[in-house]
Amino acid sequence: MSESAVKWPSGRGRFVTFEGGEGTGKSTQIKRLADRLKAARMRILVTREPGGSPGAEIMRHLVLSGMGKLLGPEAETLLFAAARDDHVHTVIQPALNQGTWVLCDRFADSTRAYQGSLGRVPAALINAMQRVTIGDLKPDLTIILDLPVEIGLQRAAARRGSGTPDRFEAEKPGFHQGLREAYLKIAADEPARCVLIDANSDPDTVAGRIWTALRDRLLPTPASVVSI
Ligand code: T5A
Repeated sequence: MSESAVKWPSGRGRFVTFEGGEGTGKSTQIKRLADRLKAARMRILVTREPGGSPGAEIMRHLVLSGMGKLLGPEAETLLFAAARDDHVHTVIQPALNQGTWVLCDRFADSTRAYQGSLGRVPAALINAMQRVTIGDLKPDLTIILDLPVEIGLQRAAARRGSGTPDRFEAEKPGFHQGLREAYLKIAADEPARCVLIDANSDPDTVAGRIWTALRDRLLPTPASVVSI
C-alpha cells in the first residue's frame, strides 16, 4: 500500500517510540520512517531521550559523560527522570495535542531496561518517577530493534570512529547481553504496545519491517484504505 492510498488518522498525534540496545539502528530507522511519513504530508516531530528539549539536553550531557554514575544508580535514574519530565511537558505533549506524530529515540522503556533490569533500581522507584514524569502518557507503538550484541557494538564502534565510548557503550559485554534480554522481556510482556523487529538485516529491509508494523498497528482497519 502506498502512502498516498492511506487515510491517516486525524485528531491527536500518535506517539511512536524506538527502543533497543546500543547500535541497533534506532536513529537510522527513525530518520527513514520520518522521511516516509513526511512524504505522505504528515506532521512529524523527531526527538530523542535523554534530551529533546533545552533543559533535557543539559541532563543528557551529565548522564552520558558518566557524571551521573558517580552519584549512584538511584540518583542517576532521577537525572533521566528530570530530563524526561521537561521533554514530555515542553515538547512531546504539546506536539501530540496539535496533531503532530512524535517519533522518539528511546523513552521510558530505556529506564526500565538500563536502570531497572541492569542497574537494579527498584521497580517501585521507577514506577513512582514515571507517575510524576509521564502520568498517563503511553506510546501508541513501541518499536524494539533486536540485534546480537556483538553486531550492535561493532556498528556503534564503527560509527564512533576514534571517539570515546559513552557511559553505557563502555559497559562490559555481559551488560549488553542483559540489556537485550530485558528488551525481549518488555516486548513479551506488552505485545499490544510493542513490536519486536529483527534488526540484523540491511537498513532497507529493517525499514520495510517497521513500516509493516506501523501500518498494521496504527492503521488497522480496511476502512483506512482509500481507493485510488
Ligand atoms: N539511557 C537512555 C538510559 O540508560 N536510560 C534512559 O532512560 C534513557 C532514555 C543514550 C544512552 O542513554 C541510555 C541508553 C543509551 O546508552 P545515545 O547516544 O542516544 O545514548 O545512543 P543510543 O540511543 O544507544 O543509540 P546509538 O547511537 O548507540 O545507536 P542507534 O541509534 O541504535 O544506531 P544508529 O542508527 O546510530 O546506527 C549505528 C551505526 O550502524 C549503522 C549506522 O549507519 C551507524 O553507523 N547501521 C547499520 N549498519 C548495517 N546494517 C544496518 N541495518 C544498520 N543500521 C544502522
